[in-house]
Amino acid sequence: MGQPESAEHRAAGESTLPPGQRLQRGWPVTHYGPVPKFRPERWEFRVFGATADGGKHCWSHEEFTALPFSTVVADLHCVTKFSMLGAEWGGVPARTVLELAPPAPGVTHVMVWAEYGYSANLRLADFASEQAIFATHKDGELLTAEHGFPLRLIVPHLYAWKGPKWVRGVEYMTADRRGFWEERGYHNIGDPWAEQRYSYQEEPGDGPEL
Ligand SMILES: Nc1nc2c(c(=O)[nH]1)N[C@H]1C(S)=C(S)[C@@H](COP(=O)(O)O)O[C@H]1N2
Ligand SMILES: [Mo]
Repeated sequence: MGQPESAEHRAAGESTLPPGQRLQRGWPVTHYGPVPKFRPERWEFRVFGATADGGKHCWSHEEFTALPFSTVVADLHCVTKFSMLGAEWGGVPARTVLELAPPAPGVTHVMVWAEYGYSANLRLADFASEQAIFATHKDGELLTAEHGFPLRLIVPHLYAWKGPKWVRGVEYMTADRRGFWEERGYHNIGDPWAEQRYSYQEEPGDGPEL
């Protein structure tokens, strides 16, 4: 599947398409269910579950958007086979959240939660990757409501369903559990370079039993 080559390209910061993907012009909107209405006074970002101090960590919208801002140039690969290359995502790195609200030593996975109960599970190492970012901006502009305003997660090295739009929090977990699409036939890990699209492709150890 040409993985060594694509790894090299990625190391050089160049965009290539993962196997089976095609380039998309523009930026389509893809999600399940309605677009939630943003109510700043009711919005909070919550880190809970197996935190190091056993407590919850909450940020209001004002507090969260005041956290140190950085940018990441990265691609977006939808499992339905379109890819968008080279977007600049601006926001708060997932690593910053891990630093400010550290997980307990036994944490192996996280569940990222969004409005209406959408969720995606990630291995802690995937969530902690340098490129994973809670984005408020794309290419210097605030996200639109359809694309996840006020906050969405981008994990560039995994299929885009692993990046919830309208994200509201993170649960630290000491064992893996399937998220919304992972329970509905999509691969538990979702590496586009290995074309891990569907759960029937999972190898033993890739995820909890279905
Ligand atoms: N909350 C939520 N986030 C979601 C989804 C969803 O259904 N609900 N769909 C995912 C999928 S499958 C993709 S491809 C991307 C699409 O992001 P875009 O609409 O900004 O292109 O959002 C992801 N995040
Ligand atoms: Mo997708």
